[in-house]
Amino acid sequence: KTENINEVCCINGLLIYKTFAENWDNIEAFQARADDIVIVTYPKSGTTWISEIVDMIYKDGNVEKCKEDMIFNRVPFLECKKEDILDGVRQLKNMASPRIVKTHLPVEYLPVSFWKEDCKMIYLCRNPKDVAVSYYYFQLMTPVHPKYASFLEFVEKFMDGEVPYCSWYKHVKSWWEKSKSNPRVLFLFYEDLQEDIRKEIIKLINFLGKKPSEELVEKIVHHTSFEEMKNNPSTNYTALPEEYMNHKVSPFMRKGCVGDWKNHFTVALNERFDVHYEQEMKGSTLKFKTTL
Ligand code: PPS
Repeated sequence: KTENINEVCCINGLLIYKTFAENWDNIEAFQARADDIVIVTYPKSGTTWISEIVDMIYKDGNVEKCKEDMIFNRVPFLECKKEDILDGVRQLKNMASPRIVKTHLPVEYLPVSFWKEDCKMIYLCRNPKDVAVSYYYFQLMTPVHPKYASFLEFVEKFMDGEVPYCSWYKHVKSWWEKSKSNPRVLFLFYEDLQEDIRKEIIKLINFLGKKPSEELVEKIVHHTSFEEMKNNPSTNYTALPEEYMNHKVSPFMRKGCVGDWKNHFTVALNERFDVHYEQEMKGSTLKFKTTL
């Protein structure tokens, strides 16, 4: 229904959903607290996965405590505003410390108070080809979001940065640079989590200033596996109304793997994407294996 479409609009040069843009003053003025931990990603990079891991660390591996509430309440999405159900700024204001904050904002759009308070941040990056596939299905399953005629059309827009949150390339490059100059920004890769989850969990525990015990790590590994999270109503987003997410069209927890792009990219598209990728990432020290 046209009236339900949460169109994408531009606020200060950032393409973002209309209801988020309308809330921009509140987002900009957001008051960070020194012990906030910020999870930053370009959409569809594994935000929910890393959020659950961090919440498990904060809750000392207490699965029952994590299951008490939905991931979108335990880790509010800062700039999100969809009626009263999802209202990141309000949810965070009412939350006790320490808070875990989710955001997809490019580095230059993050509310300044996070820098003033010197908050710790975790950036998670994923192969842009898998991000594009995941993002395409996400747009299909969220009835209020804009629709694209085909996967090809979506990828074209993705490459041009004409999708919500703009260019993947600029997003990752600028957060990568930030992480090089600011030790309070930890830069991680989705593919590394897939390859050696224990190693990445221990990295996260240390970064958060806690002690990694074998028991804690094993509990987190089990509880945050794709299968567990797919079947867990507090992490799989099935608790949201169907008007927000229609899991019959495509589940939020879709495949959770590395390399699904190979099932969606034609040889020609892949070649074009690779050339474009090299152009966009030229000069950056961020090296990424997009062939994975
Ligand atoms: S969002 O809407 O931007 O917050 O989405 P986000 O959570 O960043 O990304 C969703 C994709 O992450 C996958 N996912 C996981 N992969 C592996 N293990 C675990 N535990 C996990 N949890 C979520 C999810 O399946 C989406 O990827 P695709 O490729 O679509 O399956």
